[in-house]
Amino acid sequence: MVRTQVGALTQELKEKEVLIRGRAHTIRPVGKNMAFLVVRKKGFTVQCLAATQSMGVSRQMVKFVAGLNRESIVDVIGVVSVPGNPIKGTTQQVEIQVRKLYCVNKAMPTLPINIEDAARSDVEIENALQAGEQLPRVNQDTRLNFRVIDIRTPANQGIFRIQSQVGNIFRQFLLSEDFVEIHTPKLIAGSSEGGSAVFKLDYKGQPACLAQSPQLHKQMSICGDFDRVFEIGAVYRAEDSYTHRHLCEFTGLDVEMEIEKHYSEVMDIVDRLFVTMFDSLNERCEMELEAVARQYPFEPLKYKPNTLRLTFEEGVQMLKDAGVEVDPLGDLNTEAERKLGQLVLEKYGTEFYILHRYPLAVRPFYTMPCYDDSLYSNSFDVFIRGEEIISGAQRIHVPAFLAERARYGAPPHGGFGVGLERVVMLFCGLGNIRKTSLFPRDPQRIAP
Ligand code: ATP
Ligand code: AMO
Repeated sequence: MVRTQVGALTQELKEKEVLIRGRAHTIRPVGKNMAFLVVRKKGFTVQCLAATQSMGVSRQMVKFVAGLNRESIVDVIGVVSVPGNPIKGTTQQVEIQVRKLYCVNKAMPTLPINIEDAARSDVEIENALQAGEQLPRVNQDTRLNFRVIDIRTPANQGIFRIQSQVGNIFRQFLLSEDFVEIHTPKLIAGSSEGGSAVFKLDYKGQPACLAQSPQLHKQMSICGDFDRVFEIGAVYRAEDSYTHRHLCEFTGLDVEMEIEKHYSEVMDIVDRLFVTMFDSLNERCEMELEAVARQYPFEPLKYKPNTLRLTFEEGVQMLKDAGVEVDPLGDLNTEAERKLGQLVLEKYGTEFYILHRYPLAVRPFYTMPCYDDSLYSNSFDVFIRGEEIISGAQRIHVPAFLAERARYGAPPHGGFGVGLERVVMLFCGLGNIRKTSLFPRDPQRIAP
């Protein structure tokens, strides 16, 4: 007998006895002598047949299979067969003739979410409606309230496997470029980004807060002679409104590095890192991307081997030419960012680009002004499909600019911060960041 995985069941195993473990995905009794059970594991499914005519299976055993509760964990021992006709609705094109079956852990008879309902796309629901049938739709709050079940759907399995790869590729790329991974404190004495979006707390009698970013500590690491550092860690923002792209806790992918001559060196890293990231995701996550697209259809991201860089002024000009009024020395609002995304796609054929030389007034206090025009700054944002995924900049290192912080001697340096959940949301064209956070924290949700 071979112990194997559902996803590894191929026709080469024909007539072999196997043992698989998975969840009872669906159960369909046919009379008293036969029951079909679909077993699911890691998004793969296989049909198992318990029938009294074969394998010495008793009627009692068929009854036991027919009475299993969905989502229970089962061990199935049986022989692999290849049916004459292709099996509909399962990923594996073989069947298992059940010899023995053990229920390892029994799920409740009725669960708050039915996986088949939760896995349905809007198109399926629409088509059913047109055919006069009503299919249940699982709303987002129910999904998030019962997330442990919701994340079992193929699309969610895909999303979080893709997310894992984003972190993995980020780390691999930066390590290969001589960056050192650091871990900075999340309990800090004051706000790291300025502004009011901080969670305050009492730290043994002293006022403290949860880190809004590793900004100051990653800069201190550069001052401590680590030339290039990165961190993957939790970031806390006390956001006070409910949007599709803001969370109160997200995963920050942060980078800080010495600059030799120009802040474009930081944008070079962004460029190579993300082109490598997108290439690798398309290569490594083909199945996962397909699983996501089946439930949430999206077009693959359009990007170029060399990332487009536009100055803020060029962006403003493009918007003006399209009749959009924007303040040339203010920030772009969400609508203007979206519009610019469309214009860039039309003109340059890419949905991934860098906008740099932002007006100084709209950037954080630690940002370096441009040498040639102090109204602008050596800073940039990076966009996917018209939405921000990265902010970055050269930092002030000259004592005359920022006496307190730089007085121990700081090399010229810069860096950037990426929101992991936003990368996955926008790469997969998903409209809500809650879909790409395993257990999202937003202004109204702190559980489960
Ligand atoms: P970052 O904070 O890193 O800059 P962001 O995407 O949150 O990233 P902001 O600079 O905060 O971007 O905001 C950009 C625009 O998004 C704002 O001008 C505003 O129009 C809109 N916006 C930001 N936060 C909110 C919010 N909480 N609710 C509604 N709109 C918001
Ligand atoms: P910023 O505040 O722009 O920059 O954050 C960097 C990136 O983090 C993501 N992000 C968020 N994701 C989910 N929910 C939120 N509330 C949220 N806020 C931000 C975005 C954003 O681009 N210290 C600088 C970075 C740097 O200059 O190195 C910073 O934190 O994807």
